[in-house]
Amino acid sequence: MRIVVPAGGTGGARFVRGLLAALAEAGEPADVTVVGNTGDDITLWGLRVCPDLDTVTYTLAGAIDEAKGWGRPDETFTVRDELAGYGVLPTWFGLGDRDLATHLTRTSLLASGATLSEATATIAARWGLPGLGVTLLPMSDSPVETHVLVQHPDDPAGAPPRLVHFQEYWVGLRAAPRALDVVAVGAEQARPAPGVLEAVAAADVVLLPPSNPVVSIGTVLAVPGVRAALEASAAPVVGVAPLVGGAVVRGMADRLLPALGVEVDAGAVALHYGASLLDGWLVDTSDVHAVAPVEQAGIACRAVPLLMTDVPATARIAAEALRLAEAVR
Ligand code: GDP
Ligand code: FO1
Ligand code: CA
Repeated sequence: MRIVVPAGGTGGARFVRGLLAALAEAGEPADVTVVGNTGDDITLWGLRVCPDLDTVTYTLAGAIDEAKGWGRPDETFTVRDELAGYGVLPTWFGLGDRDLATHLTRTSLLASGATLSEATATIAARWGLPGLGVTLLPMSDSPVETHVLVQHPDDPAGAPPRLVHFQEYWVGLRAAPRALDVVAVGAEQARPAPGVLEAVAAADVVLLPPSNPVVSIGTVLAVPGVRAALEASAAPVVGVAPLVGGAVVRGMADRLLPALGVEVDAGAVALHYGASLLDGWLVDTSDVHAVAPVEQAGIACRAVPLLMTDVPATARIAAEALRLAEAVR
């Protein structure tokens, strides 16, 4: 079964790890193409950093810092501290010493003419993703960077709102200022990376993991042609709500949904994706109120436990998503 998963970082990566466990349990070979969000990408100190691609890679390889959900375990920050000694900005973003090797590898590959797809494949191969049955593709080889419109706290009173890079908003400002708009800069000119549209066209199932609907899946869908390909695909598209009990499980998606006028609610996220995209939707048992409105919109909906507390619990969520996909096929 060929499965395509458009994904962000932590939520997407953990879901795919559970999906691989569910497939192994069912005795099914894994053939999973992850289309990773690159809207969080940033160039810092000359290095190209791709947080969501790296989070997927490290998580599937068992090389992620589980508590933080990003970066390597047992990390040291000697280089960051030395940079701070030079007063090199920004000080709010930390690249760990082990993690730095990934950014140096990617940056040198890109500098020697490789595409982001090629660099991603090289990094994924080192971490054994092909052996797990996973192909990791960036959503696009062209740079697309998410920016957030905020009233910046450093600006004088009365200054107009301005766009800041997603990482400055998320990490630097801890998503404290109200997000007035979210813009995927470069998306209009971007093309899907090689293999993305082909994987969607050949898919038996598309699963939307519980990734951030605005800055993870929303950004993948903003690459021209991707949403249309998913809508046109004969494969059922089934999503997993990233909200449980009307709140985020981790992260700050609740700060971004209002910028798009979307209520912080599992059912509202399904309606935001829409019935043209979704065939099925899973909500948590605490959000059973959302089932009726989602079904009324023409999207099959089930309420099952959606907390990815460990790999077996996540495998059960993935198995439910595959079951719903079969039911709506
Ligand atoms: P990021 O790129 O690291 O922010 O990760 P993603 O965009 O892939 O996923 C972030 C989303 O995952 C957040 O909106 C969380 O609410 C959601 N999430 C995290 N853990 C869980 C969980 O256990 N269950 C569900 N349903 N959603 C989760
Ligand atoms: N998140 C933070 O909150 N602080 C950091 O210093 C930080 C560094 C970092 C370095 C590499 C990487 O792959 C991810 C990193 N993240 C950090 C997470 C990153 O900001 C993610 O994009 C967000 O968590 C949302 O996906
Ligand atoms: Ca992300």
